[in-house]
Amino acid sequence: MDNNRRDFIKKSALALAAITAGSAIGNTLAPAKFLENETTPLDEGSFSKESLPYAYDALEPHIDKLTMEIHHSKHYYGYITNLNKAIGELDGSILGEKKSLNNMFDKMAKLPLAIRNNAGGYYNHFLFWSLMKPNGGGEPKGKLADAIKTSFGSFDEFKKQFADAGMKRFGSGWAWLVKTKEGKLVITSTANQDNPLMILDSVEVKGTPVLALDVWEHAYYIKNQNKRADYIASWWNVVNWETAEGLYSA
Ligand code: MN3
Repeated sequence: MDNNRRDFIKKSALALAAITAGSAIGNTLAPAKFLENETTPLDEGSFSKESLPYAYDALEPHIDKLTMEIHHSKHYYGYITNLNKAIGELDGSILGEKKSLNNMFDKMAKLPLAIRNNAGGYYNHFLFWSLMKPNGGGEPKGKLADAIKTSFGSFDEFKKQFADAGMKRFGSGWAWLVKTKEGKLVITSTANQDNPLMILDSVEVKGTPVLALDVWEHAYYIKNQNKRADYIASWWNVVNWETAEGLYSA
C-alpha cells in the first residue's frame, strides 16, 4: 500500500468535507461517510446512496435537470447497488477486512471486473458531483491557478488540452487533471470507470485526481445528443474550482 495514495484519499475527503461544510448550497453528499468508508471496514457491508449536494435543476441551463436526475438516480445509484453486490460475492481473502475503495483501487488487477467498474463508478461520480456547483466556472485561484499556468502556459491552453482529452477518449470514459507523485499536473483520460488511483497497466497516468469530467454519453445525450464538444463547453460553466483547489492542495 502506497502511503501517499492512502493519505490522498483521506485528505481529499477531508478537504471536500471542509469545502462543502462551508458552502452555502447545503450539503447532503456526506464526505464524512466517504471518509469513514475509506478508513474502516464496511461493517454494514454497503456503500450508501448519497444525495447530490444541490438540486437536479441547479446546474441549468448548462447541464439540464433530466440528465442530472437520470445520471444520479439511475446510473450512479446503479454503480453503488452493483458495487455492494460484487463485494458481497467476493472471496473475502482478496480484500481482507479492509473493504475500502483505496484497498480496492490498490488491488484492482486481482479483482473482478464488476468491482473495477462499480467501485470506479461510485468514486468517479462522487468526485464529479463535488466538482460541479451552481454558478461555478470562471478560473481557479491561488496555487492551482499558478500550477496550471506553469504546466500548460495559460488557463486557456489548459482548457483546450483538457477538452481534447475528453474529446479523444474513444467510447465511454473520463478526462482527468491529475497531480502526480512528483507534484506535476498532467492531463489524461481513462476508459470506462477506470481512474488514476487504480493500479492497472491500462491506467497511463497515476496520481491524485484534481478535476474529473465524465464523457460517457449518459452525461450529455439528452440535451446535447451526440455533441460531446458542446457538453464539455457547457461544463466549464459549472466547475467548482474551490473543490479542485482543495484536491490539489490536499
Ligand atoms: Mn456517469
